[in-house]
Amino acid sequence: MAAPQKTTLQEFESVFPKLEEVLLEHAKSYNLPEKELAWYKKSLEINTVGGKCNRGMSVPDSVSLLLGRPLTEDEYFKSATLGWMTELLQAFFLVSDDIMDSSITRRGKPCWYRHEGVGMVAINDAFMLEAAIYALLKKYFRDHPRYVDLLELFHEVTFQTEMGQLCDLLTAPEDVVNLDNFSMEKYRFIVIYKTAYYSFYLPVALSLLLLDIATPANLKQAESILIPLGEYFQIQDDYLDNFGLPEHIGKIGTDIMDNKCSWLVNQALAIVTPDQRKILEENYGRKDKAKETVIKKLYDDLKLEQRYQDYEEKFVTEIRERIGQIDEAEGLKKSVFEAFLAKIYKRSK
Ligand code: GPP
Ligand code: MG
Ligand code: MG
Ligand code: MG
Repeated sequence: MAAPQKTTLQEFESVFPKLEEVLLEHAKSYNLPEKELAWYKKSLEINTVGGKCNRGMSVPDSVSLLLGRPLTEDEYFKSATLGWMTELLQAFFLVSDDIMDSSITRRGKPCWYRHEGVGMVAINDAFMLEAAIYALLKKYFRDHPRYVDLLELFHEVTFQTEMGQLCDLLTAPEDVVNLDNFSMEKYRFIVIYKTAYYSFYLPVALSLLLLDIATPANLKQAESILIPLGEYFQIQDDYLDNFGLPEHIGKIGTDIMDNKCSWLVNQALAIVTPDQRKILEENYGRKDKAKETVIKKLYDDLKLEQRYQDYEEKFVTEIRERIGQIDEAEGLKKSVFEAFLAKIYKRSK
């Protein structure tokens, strides 16, 4: 049997125009006027395309690994469509998240809400990106035996992400800085919900459902690996927020000024001296560049970069062991999880 085939960004992106056409036709069927149609088209293109598409591409990749062979044209199209639906979910989240985080850039360009003439219309654009998921789901999967499961999965994962985002936001009030609100326990809840479910669990659960081989047992087993992987991914995101190069990661870090319950501040809190804690208390979470610089210097003094690298090595060793213990008799393949790990191990963007 021919080996499974890994999709390329180019191949994956080549599916998008067809889906875009379907979405525009859908809006046209309601007589959406020309100007608004053009706006929707632009929002779809700018917010959905242009990222790494790791989440989206992992659907065709996982389906191919689960089948143990390259995909037929129809299988590729269906799995890439589910992949693009995860990218639409991500687009919906990112457009909203950038407003909530007062972010400046995304994927190397201004955040959508900061584009000329967009502003708070971006909130409605985010809703329309979410609605696009369900238009595509209905168009292509209405007759699939697991249609209701697919529908419920998108709804549940959306709710999980929103709970994570709520916790992220309430733990980071703009006006009061109280470092006692932070803890690794709180941190874990935030990242598991705001990131791990939609970024890691969702693509694999979609793949299992598409092939109609999802069972409560294999979904649980997948979850037990994918949620820790998602946690690791968000720890990388927090690390890169401070230590990554904006030109390279395509966004400017805002976690320190935004008072975020980030992995870095939690690590700092665990090892600071009383004097250093005072520095944290007086400078963290303020909309002030000079204070942000003080915190960045403290992170360097605390050697957080090294601490992150130590965490990464330890985590990867442990997760490799857990992947090795997966019972493939339940319909899963270790290679699905190894592929996720390989994509993010030591990532720098
Ligand atoms: C990433 O957090 C989490 C999300 C993008 C989920 C947002 C969820 C909503 C319901 C809107 P982040 O703020 O650290 O991401 P980034 O660093 O990319 O801004
Ligand atoms: Mg955020
Ligand atoms: Mg953000
Ligand atoms: Mg971040």
